[in-house]
Amino acid sequence: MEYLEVEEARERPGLRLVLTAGGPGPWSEAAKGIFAVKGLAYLPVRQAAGDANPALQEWTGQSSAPVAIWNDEPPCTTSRAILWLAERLAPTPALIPGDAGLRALCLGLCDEIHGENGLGWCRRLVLFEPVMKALGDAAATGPMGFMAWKYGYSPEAVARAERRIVEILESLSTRLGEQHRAGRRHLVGDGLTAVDLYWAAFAAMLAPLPPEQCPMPEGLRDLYTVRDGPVAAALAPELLAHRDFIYREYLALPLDF
Ligand SMILES: N[C@@H](CCC(=O)N[C@@H](CS)C(=O)NCC(=O)O)C(=O)O
Repeated sequence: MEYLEVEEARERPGLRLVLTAGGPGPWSEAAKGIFAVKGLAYLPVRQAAGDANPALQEWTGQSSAPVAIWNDEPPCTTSRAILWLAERLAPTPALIPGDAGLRALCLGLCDEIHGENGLGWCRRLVLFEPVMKALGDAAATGPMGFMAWKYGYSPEAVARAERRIVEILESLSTRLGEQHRAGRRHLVGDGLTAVDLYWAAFAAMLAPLPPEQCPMPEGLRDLYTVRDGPVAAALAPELLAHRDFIYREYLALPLDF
């Protein structure tokens, strides 16, 4: 993918999307999927994982990705704000249900996947642990230490994280099972919603798509892939089949990052 640098992107009008370059970062992939499904074209802007990203910090008040910027409006620095921006710029297909009950369920499940203390947040903590242990005191000064600080890393948080991941996977499995028994193919309601796209993107942190569909660095693929333990047991084949279904029906492959 061709990325603009922040300095150039700030001068451009329209829709710009700041993304973590070089890998299938789930937060960034989910934002790309939402815009793709809605047919919203955007200018990709580079964010470097683990870096202070000073130009991005100056532009948006923070150094993480994704960030969506529409013309001169305030930058959307949270996944939720990016989703609402996409719904506003392209109301159809609606990715947030109109029905109040389904909307609350959809947004609640979205937060369980991309939010603080959610699936991605907790999986990241677990992935940080071996690296932080290997780095020891040296971790504090480098990009790893910066991200660990930014995303709430501590041995106590890691100890809680695996339990949370299992809980969330089990709740997604239960929901999918109920939907399938009711003759429905999506996680909420009768059609595609944002939670299907978040699950599809965040499943990469547990079982990445094969190399021909997701040409990610082998080291990152190795780190992302869960092989055993309670999380592997909770990662139901139906959930991965659902991820494959969403990519097959709604998203472009191979991934480009
Ligand atoms: N602000 C986003 C979350 C963004 C986030 O966690 N981004 C991470 C993804 S791993 C990131 O930018 N990591 C690279 C970095 O911090 O340099 C939200 O509200 O959902």
